[in-house]
Amino acid sequence: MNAPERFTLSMTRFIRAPREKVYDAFATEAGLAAWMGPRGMKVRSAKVDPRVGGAWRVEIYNRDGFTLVVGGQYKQLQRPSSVAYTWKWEGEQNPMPHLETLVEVRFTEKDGGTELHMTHSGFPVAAAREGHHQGWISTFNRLNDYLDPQGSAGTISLLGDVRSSYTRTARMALAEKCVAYTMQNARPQSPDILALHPFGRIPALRDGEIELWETSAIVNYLDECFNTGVPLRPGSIMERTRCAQWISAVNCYLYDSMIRRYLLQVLFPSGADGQPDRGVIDKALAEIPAQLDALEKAYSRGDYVAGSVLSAADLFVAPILAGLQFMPEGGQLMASYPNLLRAQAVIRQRPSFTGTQPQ
Ligand SMILES: N[C@@H](CCC(=O)N[C@@H](CS)C(=O)NCC(=O)O)C(=O)O
Repeated sequence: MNAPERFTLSMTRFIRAPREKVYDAFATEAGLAAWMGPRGMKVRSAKVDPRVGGAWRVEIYNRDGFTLVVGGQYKQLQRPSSVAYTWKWEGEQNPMPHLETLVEVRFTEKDGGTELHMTHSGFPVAAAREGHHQGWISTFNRLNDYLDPQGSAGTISLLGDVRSSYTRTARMALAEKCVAYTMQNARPQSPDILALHPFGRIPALRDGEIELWETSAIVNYLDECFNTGVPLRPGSIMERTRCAQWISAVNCYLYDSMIRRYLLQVLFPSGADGQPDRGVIDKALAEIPAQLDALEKAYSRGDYVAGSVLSAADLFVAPILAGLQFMPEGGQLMASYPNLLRAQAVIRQRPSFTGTQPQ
């Protein structure tokens, strides 16, 4: 009888750190505790016995209490050039029951850093290999955050224009979550953006090999992946629902009237002779009072649009209201909404707002 087919995953990753440090991240308890598990998971315990035949075991968990345990035996340890170990999931939530796979990692000096080449072999089905591939991509992002002198700014880049309101929402989320990142200037429809975003809009986010577009997806990703800073998803069902409602309102109505058809029509006119198209502006201005009425009603309950605490929705609303207030007629419209002005004064105190003010 033929042996059953097995599937192998191969990955290569460049890390800006010396080989010894990268090797130690795989073969010491402090090292494994710093990065094992995809983004959004933390290590509860890491045990290693770094000799051939010695055991390793790591327990990881996420903020909902979901726990995974993985361990195995070292097969080879050659500091700083290679390490190999078996990999077996334990426990009730085991993604691959009774199956032992093999991880082999080589570390090569390259361009002042280390090229890591990993093979993870022995998967019984391609879907198991693919599931582990997604896990390793995110886990290697955390390894990179840990070892790269720039931290997560060596892994995470935000592509956009600091003057754009949606880019500002994403930057405010990065600031609220205390996530270091690299800002890469990119205009809508530019080749850099089109390489990431199928419709050429800004912003887009790169986290290692992970590419994301749509601001609400980016904000959600940051909130799920990082336990640092402020939670952007409210705890109560009602506040979570209001948060989703206001993000949708910004995407479907408020951005369109306040920014696209008003502010941008004034700043980048599309009318005859390069003049603003007054018909477009007047129609947008006529829609804005009903939108401000709805916000005023929401802020009559407190300083945050979805409820009693800051949520992702506030990061969508604040940049467009700042844009509206910057315009003479927009500022005049806003002046008759006292609750809205009070709430804006509160969010405008936050470092995430002051630190992302376009020049
Ligand atoms: N639904 C998108 C909208 C993004 C968006 O429209 N961004 C504006 C800049 S604030 C843009 O790229 N505009 C250029 C265009 O419309 O081509 C998101 O949530 O990210």
